[in-house]
Amino acid sequence: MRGLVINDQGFSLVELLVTMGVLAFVIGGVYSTSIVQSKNVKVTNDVGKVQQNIRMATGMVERDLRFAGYGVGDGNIKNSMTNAMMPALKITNSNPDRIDLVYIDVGSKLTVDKQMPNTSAVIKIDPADPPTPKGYKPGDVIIITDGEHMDLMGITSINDTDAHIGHNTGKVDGVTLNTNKNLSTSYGPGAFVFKAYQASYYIDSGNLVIDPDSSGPKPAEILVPNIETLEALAGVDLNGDNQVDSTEWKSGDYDSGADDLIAVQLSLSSLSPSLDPDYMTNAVTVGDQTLPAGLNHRRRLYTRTVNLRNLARR
Ligand SMILES: [Ca+2]
Ligand SMILES: [Ca+2]
Ligand SMILES: [Ca+2]
Repeated sequence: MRGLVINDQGFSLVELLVTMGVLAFVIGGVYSTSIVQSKNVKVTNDVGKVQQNIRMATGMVERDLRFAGYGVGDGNIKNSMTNAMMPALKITNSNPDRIDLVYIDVGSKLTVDKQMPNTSAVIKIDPADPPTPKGYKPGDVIIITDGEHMDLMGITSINDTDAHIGHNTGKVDGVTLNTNKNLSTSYGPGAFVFKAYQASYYIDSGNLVIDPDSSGPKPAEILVPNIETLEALAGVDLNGDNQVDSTEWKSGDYDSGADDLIAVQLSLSSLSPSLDPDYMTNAVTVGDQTLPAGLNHRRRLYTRTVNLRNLARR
C-alpha cells in the first residue's frame, strides 16, 4: 500500500529529464537514420535516372551511326545550305568530340521529271507523284541525286499542281535554307529526290545536344542532360581487311569522304545531378580524354562499338 502512495506523486524532475534525454536520443537516431536513408534513396534515384538517360542517348546516337551514309554512300555531298562539301559522317576530335552525319529517308523517294539548269530555283517532279502527299513541306531539307552527283538543300516552296519543289535562297520561318540555288550539275529524268535526315551530336554546357541540320541555321536542342563528355574513336580500315585492327582505332578528325571509316567506338559519361559529398570520382581514361578525379557526383560510363554498315566497303 505504501508503494502506491509514493507512485501517486508522479515523475520527479530527474526522472523527467532522463526520460526526455532518452527520447531525444531515440528520436535523433531515427531522424538521422531517415536522413541517411532518404539521401541514399535520392542518390539511387539519381544514378538510375542517369543510367536511363545515358542508355537513351547511346541508343539514339548508335541508331543514327548505323544509318549514316544510307542512300548517300560515304562520299561528299554539295551542301547548298553552307555552300560547302559535306561527308556522310564526320568525327571531330574536340574533346568532347562531335559527330555529324546524314542519310536519306528512303520512303520519301520522288522522281525528277524534267531537265533543269544547275542554277534553277525549282526541281520539277513527276506530277503523278506530287511532294505534299509524301509529307514534304517548306523548311524540309532534301537531297537530289543522279547516282553520280548529290546536292543537299532546303525547300522554300512547294507547288503540288505542277509538282515543283522550290529551293530558292528565301527564308522559311525566318530560317535561311540555301545560301545559293546552284546545284552541282543539271539534274533531269533519272534523278531522284529524298528527304534528308541530318544530325550533329555534341556536348554543350554539360548536356548532350542534337543539332537537326548540323551547321545549318536551325538551333541545337538538348537531347540528354548531365552528360559529362562524348568520345568518338574512328575505326579506320587502313590495311583494307574490312576489320578494325587494334592499331586502327584513331582519335582525331576523320570523315567518310576522305577516310575508310568502318566503325565508331562511342563513349558517353554521365554525372548524377545531385552532390554526394561521401563519394568521389576516380580519374578515368576514355579514348584520348582523361575524366577528372575528385568530383562529388556519381559517374557512369557507357562504351559501344558501332559498325558503320552503310559506309563499310561493300
Ligand atoms: Ca577525343
Ligand atoms: Ca544548326
Ligand atoms: Ca583493318
